[in-house]
Amino acid sequence: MAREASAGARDRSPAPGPPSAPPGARRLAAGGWRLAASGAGIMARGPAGAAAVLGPLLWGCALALQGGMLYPRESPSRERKELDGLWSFRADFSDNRRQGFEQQWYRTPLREWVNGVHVAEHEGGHLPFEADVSKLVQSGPLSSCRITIAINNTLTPHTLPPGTILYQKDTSKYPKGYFVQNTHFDFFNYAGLHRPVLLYTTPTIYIDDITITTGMDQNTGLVNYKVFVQGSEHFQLEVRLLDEEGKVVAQGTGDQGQLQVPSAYLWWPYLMHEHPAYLYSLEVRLTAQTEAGPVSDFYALPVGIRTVAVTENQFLINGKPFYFHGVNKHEDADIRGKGFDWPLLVKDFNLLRWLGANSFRTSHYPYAEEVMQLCDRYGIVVIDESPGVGIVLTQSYSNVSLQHHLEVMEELVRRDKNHPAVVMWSVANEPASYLKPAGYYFKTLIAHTKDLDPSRPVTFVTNSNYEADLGAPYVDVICVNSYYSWYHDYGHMEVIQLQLATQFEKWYRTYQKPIIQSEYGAETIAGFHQDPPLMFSEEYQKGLLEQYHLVLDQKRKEYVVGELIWNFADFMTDQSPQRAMGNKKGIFTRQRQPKGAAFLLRERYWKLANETRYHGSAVKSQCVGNSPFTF
Ligand code: BDP
Repeated sequence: MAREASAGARDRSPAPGPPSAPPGARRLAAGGWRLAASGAGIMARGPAGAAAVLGPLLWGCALALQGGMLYPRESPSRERKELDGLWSFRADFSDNRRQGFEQQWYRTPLREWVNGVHVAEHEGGHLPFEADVSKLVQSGPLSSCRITIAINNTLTPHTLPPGTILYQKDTSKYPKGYFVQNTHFDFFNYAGLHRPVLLYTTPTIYIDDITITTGMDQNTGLVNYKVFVQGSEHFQLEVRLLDEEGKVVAQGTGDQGQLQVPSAYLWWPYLMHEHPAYLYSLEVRLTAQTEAGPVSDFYALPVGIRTVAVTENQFLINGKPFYFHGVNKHEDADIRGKGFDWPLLVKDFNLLRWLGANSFRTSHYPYAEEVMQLCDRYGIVVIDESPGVGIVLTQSYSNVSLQHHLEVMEELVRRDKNHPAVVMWSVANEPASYLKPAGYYFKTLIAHTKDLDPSRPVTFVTNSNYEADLGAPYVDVICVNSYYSWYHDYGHMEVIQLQLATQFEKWYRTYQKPIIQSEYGAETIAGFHQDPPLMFSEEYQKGLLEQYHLVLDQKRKEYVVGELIWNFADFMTDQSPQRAMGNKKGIFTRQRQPKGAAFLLRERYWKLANETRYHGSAVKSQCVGNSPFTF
């Protein structure tokens, strides 16, 4: 049984090649066990295919997805193999390579083959998929196995993100058949496999999914669990919750129930408590009898006990006001592009902690599962965003698009529901939410996400006007992006305070919901200095941020519950006259070196941490030391 992997670009199966098609093939040893192929992060095929699979619009809790998507872990009953290394990729340079577009192959699913047999197809990037390949790889302990994956990152108005293919017909300017991919977002549309492809085993009867929700009753932590089993209806389940010392603090039996943990340690965000990110371990043990003998399966899931709630003007974690002082990120770096990279991840988390950042948004797509695991472990709070970025065309509000978006939210919630770090879902970034169909679209999408997970608030990130935004009535928290004195009033930092304060007041008066400044920033080329500050200089970036901070400091006393800088680091984009080798609004360069603004934000974030932490806790005042690794 298995699972797939990759992420990054949306894919589309360009060439629904024959099963014997060799591109992308990789050899792997297959033993005599039951194997599960896993990969994380492929992106896959076209949206029309999804519509066919889904059928009518999804209402209420009706799930389109079959089965769970537990992260493949080693355990006494499971083995996991990472298929990292060099895959042999093959691009198509043949004369008829445009045939796929002409015949709209992208309207058929992405395909994955094992030993020439088609085993899986998936549409959409950034979220994992898997397939049971047991029967295909059990031919003998020394035999080898070929995995072939066809990936396509072509975007259409119905993919997420959406995009269009523009054919240039003027043969005096372009060669015959010339076309380009247009997108409506500001990051590079990398193709390929961006995350690990994994093989893993399960017993014949196995734990397929676990859903955890947590709560508190006085000092008693409540852990509600539901376990889903595949392979048989006859089995026994034992569940134990262990603390960080490995001591059993609660246990139960059966496929669902509530564990009670007296004097529980809560999962607190980084800098909000002296012991942030406390994780218990939920051990689930399955036993069953089969004709072939006894079968057992074991899976251990990290669990953080915490609550999330939203009031008219506050965001509460464990009942205490939480202020997001964080960043927006991208899965992007020099050399690796979008590829998953452990050293980069560790570096980024060290920088986040150095900065005093307690949160980030996964702008503008779900990040690798390993990123989410580190957030749980370090207490970095996450606004988990879908790849719904650049929904600006009317066609992208069609039922076909909506169906796909609903399914993507199901995949996202299914994958990330058990992460304590995830405190809110974001269904989209900067859609054209003033267009007429946007009201129905976001009402449906947000209601469906809440049905899937009633324990977390839901939002989307807007840059529309407060009067025109047709999706805002349905969100729990207003997340607003603005670029005062950058995309307009160039150079006039003196107008920022007035414009920002007006923005906040209008949104709040209209909706009485907490507000997050979900993006703000300025393009800055590291090493450019200018006094008085000019755009693109480090001084301008710092000056602009300071103007924002003056207003944020007033409004956070009322209803503003967070500020997320755009962006953590410089990142690659399409080429355009507005982009000097990518987007340079990072406070770190693409190589993770600090610009002046990083020091300014560091000072602010540590100050905010000391002011806004939970005062029942004895967090030491660790403010702004000189050490680059003061945590
Ligand atoms: C915002 C977008 C973000 C862009 C940013 C910018 O949400 O993806 O990169 O603008 O222009 O509107 O830098």
